[in-house]
Amino acid sequence: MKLKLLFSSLFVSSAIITTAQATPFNGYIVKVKPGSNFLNQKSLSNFGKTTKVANTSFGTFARIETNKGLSDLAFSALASDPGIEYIEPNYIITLNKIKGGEEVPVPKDTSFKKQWGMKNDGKNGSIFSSGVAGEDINVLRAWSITQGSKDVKIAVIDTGVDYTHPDLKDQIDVNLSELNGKPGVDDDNNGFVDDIYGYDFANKDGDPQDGHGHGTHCAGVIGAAHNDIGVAGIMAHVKIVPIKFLSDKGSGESIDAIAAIDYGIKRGVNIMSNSWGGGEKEQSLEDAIKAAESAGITFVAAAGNESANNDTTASYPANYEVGNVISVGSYTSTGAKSSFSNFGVKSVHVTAPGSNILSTYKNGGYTTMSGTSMATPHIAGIVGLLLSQEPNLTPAQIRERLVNTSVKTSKLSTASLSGGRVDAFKALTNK
Ligand SMILES: [Ca+2]
Ligand SMILES: [Ca+2]
Ligand SMILES: [Ca+2]
Repeated sequence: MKLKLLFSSLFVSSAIITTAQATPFNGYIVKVKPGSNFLNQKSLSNFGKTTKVANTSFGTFARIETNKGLSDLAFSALASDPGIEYIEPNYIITLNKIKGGEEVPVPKDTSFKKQWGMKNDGKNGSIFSSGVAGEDINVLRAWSITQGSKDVKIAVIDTGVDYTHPDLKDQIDVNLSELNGKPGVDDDNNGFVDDIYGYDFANKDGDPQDGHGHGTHCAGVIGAAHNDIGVAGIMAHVKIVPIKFLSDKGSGESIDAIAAIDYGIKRGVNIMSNSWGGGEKEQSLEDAIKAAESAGITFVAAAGNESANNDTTASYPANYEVGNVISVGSYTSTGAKSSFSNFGVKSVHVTAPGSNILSTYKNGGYTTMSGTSMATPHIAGIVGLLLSQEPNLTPAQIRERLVNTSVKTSKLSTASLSGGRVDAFKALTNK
């Protein structure tokens, strides 16, 4: 019925023809009136060649092939020929593919070619170390589905973030009440004075600037802007909330980690990226992570860098058995477990690129770093893409999705529960 309706309109409206031509087609189909000699008319060759005929129980159809599409005039002339019932475009029919699915073009960011974790062509290794093509998070295909959303907020709980970095400044969640408020005053009454970008629990002030570089590196993996400079983050569109509790020397205390998690809950983040660890099991930290779970927040945590089996030697916070925790191990550009990475087929959930990762750094810079610290924001970014597409997923569903859709590889079979590497495209398409 739809095709017929379109056909009817073709008689009277060239605008509809334009619409029809937007869908690829190859010549035209005519339905020949029974007993007509339409197909044998010499004048038909003025329009095109009759190249295929289908004699069916419900009539005779022919394809008329034309070099270009018919002009409106020629189309009308054919349409009014007494020998035919109707004429319409012969559409090209294709398989029903998943929306997207092709790799998008490589972004223009000048150093993207060095980001092997995003697109490992086996030659990024000429810059760092040897690589194996395809051992990456498959983000170029994922980007054909989504490149993120400003509705997704990710807390980077770390040494702070260089929120003035040219590749990050537009990716930071800004607290407008404080931006437009009075210095020294808690304008939005959230208990924190001048927390425009985030908060610094190491120094108890509203400035989460990163004097170390580690937090800025993690933030860039998640969401460095897609532009013509530096690197590209996993999410082109995201709001990063810098929450500092580790000092510029890179250490901090549990009491401040708890406060940092609480602050992230208050800022309404969806994901927390935690590239830190140490210490024994603490009820207080577990309570904080459970509070984040109750708020629907996915808590991504680095598995640790002791080359240890987390199934037998617990590493915290990655080993807290709370449903929103995703413990992340690291692999190299060859697809093998990074030598430093902790592992565990029960307690480490997934793996991501973590060796020789290029990202943003303090003072507007860029540098290469290695660690499960670097693998963790890869997962935080992929979870961000997933929530951009499916905002109602629970943290437990997200973790299950990443584990179940990971690409299993022999090199990573004993590294984590997933037995392989997380694939952003497969996570998004649940394949
Ligand atoms: Ca405030
Ligand atoms: Ca203020
Ligand atoms: Ca960039």
